[in-house]
Amino acid sequence: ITVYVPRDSAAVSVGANEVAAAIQREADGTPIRLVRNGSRGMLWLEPFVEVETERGRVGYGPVTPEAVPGLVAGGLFEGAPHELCQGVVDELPWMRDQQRLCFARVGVIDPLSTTDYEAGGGLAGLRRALELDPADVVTEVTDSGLRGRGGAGFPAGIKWNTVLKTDGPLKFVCCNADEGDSGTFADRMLMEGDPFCLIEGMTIAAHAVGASEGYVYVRSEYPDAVNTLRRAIDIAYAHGWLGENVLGSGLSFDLFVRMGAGAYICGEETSMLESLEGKRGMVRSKPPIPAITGLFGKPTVVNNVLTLASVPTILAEGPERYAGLGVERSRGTQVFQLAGNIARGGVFETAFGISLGTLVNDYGGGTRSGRPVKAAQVGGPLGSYVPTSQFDLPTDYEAFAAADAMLGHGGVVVFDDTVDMAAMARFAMEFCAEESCGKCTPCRVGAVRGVEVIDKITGGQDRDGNLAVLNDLCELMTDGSLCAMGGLTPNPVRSALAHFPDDFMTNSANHE
Ligand code: FMN
Repeated sequence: ITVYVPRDSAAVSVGANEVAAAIQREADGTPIRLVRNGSRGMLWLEPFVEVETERGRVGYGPVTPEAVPGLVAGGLFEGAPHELCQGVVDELPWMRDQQRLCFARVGVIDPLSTTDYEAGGGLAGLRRALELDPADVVTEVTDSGLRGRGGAGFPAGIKWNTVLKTDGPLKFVCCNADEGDSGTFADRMLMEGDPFCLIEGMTIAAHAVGASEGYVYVRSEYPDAVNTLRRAIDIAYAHGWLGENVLGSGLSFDLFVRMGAGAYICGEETSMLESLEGKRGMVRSKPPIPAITGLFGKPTVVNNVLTLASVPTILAEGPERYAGLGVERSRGTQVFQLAGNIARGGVFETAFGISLGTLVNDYGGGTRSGRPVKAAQVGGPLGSYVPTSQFDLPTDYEAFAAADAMLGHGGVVVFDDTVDMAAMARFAMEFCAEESCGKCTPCRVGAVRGVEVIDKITGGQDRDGNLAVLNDLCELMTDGSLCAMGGLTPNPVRSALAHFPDDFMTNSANHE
């Protein structure tokens, strides 16, 4: 009898370790194999316990340690009905309606089992890539239409091609696992739930561009992800997937994990490179671009976790399948993360094009508070607030851009009608003031002035004049900032102003 209890840190934070211990205790002689898997991403059901049955895996959740004796007595190990029983996991609408390519194995397998990994299709992409010329690997990634999942949506193949074409004895592949955006957790879940997938993607990238060293830059708030990754890397070396002669191909690729120290700006790629070099996380001017002058001045691929973890499936199955999913120039799948005031929060991977309303209302079940949805902030703290009147927007980079919004890393943070949007606009400026690296004036000073001027507006002081000043300031930050930190901070501010002007009439945002 195989029983699964996630070791994912979201599950652990709500008691999964205690549940696992209780199941071991209650098994009392019944021969069970307890697997600590990743999370399926139905976070409202965590700790989510699964049992292998003839019908498939049957899930129970949310399970408390106190519920375990009753569950076991009631036939948990046979997959018996129970008030916590959710049914056959793959048949649940949340799971059934997804197209999991990047997350295919997350929550399914034991994250550190090489047997599980290969049985689930792992390594097929790397094996195939190693048989191809580097340039052909780059072509396949280009043809798949894969775009960077870290926020900007830049085509991965074009970036890789620049690194491939830049000569040099030493090149790097760096994975951005800083995952600083509010409401995002997919990078973490992938690293904890299927770390070999990221290792495989980075190794394919190394072969494609001619890199011999890789770094994963993980935020310090993710100690479990760091541990899992480090263990996975050791195992990968022991199996010849990393090191001197990767899978006998002659490719030499070494992989290291580095921890950040808690600065949002270190997710910006050039700051991340500075931080990786042991310096303070300050933005570099571009050009030169990291693809040409990156880590320690060498040609460097910088990609997000989900970008790199999407590569193995593209190489395994060919670019056509991936390119066949999605809409317009947004191809393949996006790993959406539903968070904030939402009834059912978690990870939902599906082809681009699904509407925001379908995600938030149909799958997410609306707000957790039960009150009407007012807006969702999409794409992290620098993303726009999208009002419900725009919830039919298809999730497509360009459609979002045309609506003055952005998809970013796929995080969706939901707010109910009690939210004060002027306070949220003020928070955006405050966040920028707090997190700015300070190198450029529009961001460093603009954000401080932004807080002040919003306070004046909500305080009723020369509203029209100060609204004009705020608009000017937003324009200046957008056009004049060195990076997207200051450049995008006006997004939440302007969207709040455009869609919820009435919220700026009150005094309620003027706290502190
Ligand atoms: N990209 C990430 O992958 N993770 C982050 O946490 C992250 N934080 C960022 C924070 C700021 C302020 C800015 C301006 C950008 C951030 N980015 C982040 C985007 C990166 O600069 C970069 O575009 C990305 O790592 C490139 O990889 P991709 O093409 O695979 O998305």
